[in-house]
Amino acid sequence: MLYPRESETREVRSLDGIWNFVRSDQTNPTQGVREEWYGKDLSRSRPTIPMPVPASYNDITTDNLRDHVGTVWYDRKFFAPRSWAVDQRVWLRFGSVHYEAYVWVNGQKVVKHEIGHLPFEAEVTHLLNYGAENRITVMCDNALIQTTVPQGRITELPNDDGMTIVQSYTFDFFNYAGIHRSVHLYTTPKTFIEEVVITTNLSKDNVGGEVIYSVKFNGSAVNEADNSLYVRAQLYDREGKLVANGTSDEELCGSLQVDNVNPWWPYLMHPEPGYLYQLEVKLHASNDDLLDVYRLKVGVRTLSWSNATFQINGRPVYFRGFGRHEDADVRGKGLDNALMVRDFNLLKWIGANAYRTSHYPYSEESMQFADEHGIMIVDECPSVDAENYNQELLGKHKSSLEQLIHRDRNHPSVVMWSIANEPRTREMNADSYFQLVANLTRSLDKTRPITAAIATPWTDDKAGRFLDIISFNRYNAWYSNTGRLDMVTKKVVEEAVAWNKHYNKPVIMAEYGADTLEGLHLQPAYVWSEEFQTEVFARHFKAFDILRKKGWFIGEFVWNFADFKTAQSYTRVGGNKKGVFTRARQPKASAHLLRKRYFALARELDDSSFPEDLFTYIADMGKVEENT
Ligand code: GCB
Repeated sequence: MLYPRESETREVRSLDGIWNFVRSDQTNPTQGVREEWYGKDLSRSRPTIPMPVPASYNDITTDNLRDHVGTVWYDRKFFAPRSWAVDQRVWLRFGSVHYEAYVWVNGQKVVKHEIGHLPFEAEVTHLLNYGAENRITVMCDNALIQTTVPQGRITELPNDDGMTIVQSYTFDFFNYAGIHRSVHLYTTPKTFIEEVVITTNLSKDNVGGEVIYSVKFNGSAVNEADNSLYVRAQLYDREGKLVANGTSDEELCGSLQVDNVNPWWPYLMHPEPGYLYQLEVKLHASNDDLLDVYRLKVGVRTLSWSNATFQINGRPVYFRGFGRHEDADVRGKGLDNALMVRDFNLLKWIGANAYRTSHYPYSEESMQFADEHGIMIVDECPSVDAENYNQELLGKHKSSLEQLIHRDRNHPSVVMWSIANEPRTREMNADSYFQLVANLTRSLDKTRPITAAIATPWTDDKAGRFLDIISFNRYNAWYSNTGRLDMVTKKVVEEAVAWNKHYNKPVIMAEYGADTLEGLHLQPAYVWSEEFQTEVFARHFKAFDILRKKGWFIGEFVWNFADFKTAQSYTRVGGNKKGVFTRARQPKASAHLLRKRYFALARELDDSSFPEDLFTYIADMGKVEENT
């Protein structure tokens, strides 16, 4: 599914803004469907409140909407211009709705989609009133059960007024819901480019590049068997200069050779990271008529991995990054460009070169941004804390990966697929389950390695053998041996060595950290203080440096980039506070330490230089060093 982009043959129209909103009665979640609320304006069925799109609905009001379980309704009106009635097709596309969405246009059912954080779309050409007003209605259901991805449980419990419905889940982030990402209407010609798949190669010396493309079209005007359609592909560099062009074969596939290529490099691995070309794809009819034009950014790079290393463009990579969340005050998981740009500024400020999209796919806009800035992404599907394996769950888990790979396979920033976070891999069926999930992932994309973030001890784990890279999560001095800073370094080294010995694969520490209340200072270090987080990090750094020398330890990811909201619990003060940045994206003391480490690693491993403000002036260190 291509990201909606304007071109000389396509128009894109945003439906973001303030929509009308109704929450269903929790005890009667299907009432709206039975009473056909989608058949007229919502306000004629129930009093509505204004609701911003995109945003989670949970933190917008001042009442208990936050903890609502079940269905909610949205609607809004829009105009379809008269010009769209002629020789066009119109598509309605949602960047994501969490968790399940049902969509109607002018009272007609258009599409149903399950699993949040992933886009979906449907053709609405025949449902629109052109040159007139139209209505779009969305019902969204946030209920998580044992066969959803991620899993949850719904129980009925007694409360002061009788009985109430309660949603629970084991994962550690708030189950924000609603229309989380942008809603677009876009037009295509009758016969149009439906898919573009890109892979790239580099010559050994990184001088010659190759962009291999494969295009699929969709069209009623031309039938699939008409193999006289063809594609003209043109590649432009950053300055807009044409550097390669060609015509496809009958299958609409082809390749472009790029001399003196600028490879896509991660941030700090090269003076010009995130180099992107623009690929212009033009679909032509056999009589040379131009049918459709679609442009996308392309980074030329190669990935390779072995049982000890992970390489980009033939150079070993050491990941220094974060686990993150899409999470913010008020808007929850709603797309927010200001926050996204701020986060990337912070990632670059701190010298990170990677993050994991823990624990679900992030916005398409952020993936594009990562491409531009050379930030590598471990792209995770929405499976978190998977347990009680069953066929239905497996089907949806596989579907989530299929949709994710489909969405993200053209991004140079995506360097690895994460097929799960902390699945219960000691459970009986975990091995056959993960074998099937890993096999599917590999069959969909052979160009990237597969990992999963595992917390089950290596002695009990049944999934690691199906992965290419082992990622493990562990909270020494926090969940185990709380407060014991003297019990970190050795344990981290021992565990990483054990994973490597057991599976003979590269190892990443995908999570470590400590909850930290901003502004709490306690010396000597004590849990929850800024001093403690800083010390926990330093003890891990020591372990990582011992491990790096072994040759197969390829990365460190702090948990977490920023503080984030969770379900209510006595272990959480307003949420999870393991952020290096606060929820308002300001640094804690540990951020300054981490910055020094990440830039020191970049200098040692990637030959990059220090930012001028990395070290604050203390004394004439030259003289101090001379005298010691
Ligand atoms: C984990 C989970 C992450 C949690 C974190 C914590 O292992 O993967 O989702 O937020 O621990 O802080 O408890």
